[in-house]
Amino acid sequence: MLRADRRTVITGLAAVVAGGFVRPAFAQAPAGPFKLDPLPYANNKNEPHIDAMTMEIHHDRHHAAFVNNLNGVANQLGGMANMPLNEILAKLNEVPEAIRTTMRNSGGGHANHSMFWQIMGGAGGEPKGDLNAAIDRDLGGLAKLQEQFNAAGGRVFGSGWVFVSVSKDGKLALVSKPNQDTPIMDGLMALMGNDVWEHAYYLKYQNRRADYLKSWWNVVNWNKVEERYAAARAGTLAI
Ligand code: MN3
Repeated sequence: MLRADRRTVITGLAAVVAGGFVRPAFAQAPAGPFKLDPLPYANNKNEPHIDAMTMEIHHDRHHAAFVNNLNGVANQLGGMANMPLNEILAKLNEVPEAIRTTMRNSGGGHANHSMFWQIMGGAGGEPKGDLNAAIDRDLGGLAKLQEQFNAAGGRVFGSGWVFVSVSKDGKLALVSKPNQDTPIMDGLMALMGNDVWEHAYYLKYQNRRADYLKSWWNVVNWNKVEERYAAARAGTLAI
């Protein structure tokens, strides 16, 4: 999904041109291997907890900018050009120095947001099966996870994320990161996470980040998180 796919980008641009309009996200988009997938649901799917305009701006402009930035430096990746994004992020110190910061910020941003859209659009509630058992075992149960996750999100100074990371052997941990850093940079995977940059919530919540963090659980798609947990354990979770 996040591998080189020039044809899709070119086809997408042609469709936009043929349609007689140019969306801002595509206006200055350099052609390149990184691709912005559409949101997997309508912009208003997470209402009333996350408003449609926030979803639209967040995906079509913020996430699109990361993809555009990546495509702007993709031709400088050298020997890493054909590597999947998660492998590049796990080996940031091997990225050519001139583009390392861009790969960290925009590559991390692309990975984080690609995960973020997937694990929302649901109806909250509780996880089931193996994931539920792992949350009980490693994080003290769902109620404690939510309390500690929200507290960690509140403590992020400035911009960043709070995640549940998962290791190859299925162990879960709560971790917060600044900016667009991700547990992938530590050799782990990001099972799920919430974006606590102000752009993720400011239109509806303004300075009330705690309210956003609490409300966000109502749109978590636990079926997706369960799928991601199974993929992590099978060694197939990329982003
Ligand atoms: Mn964001």
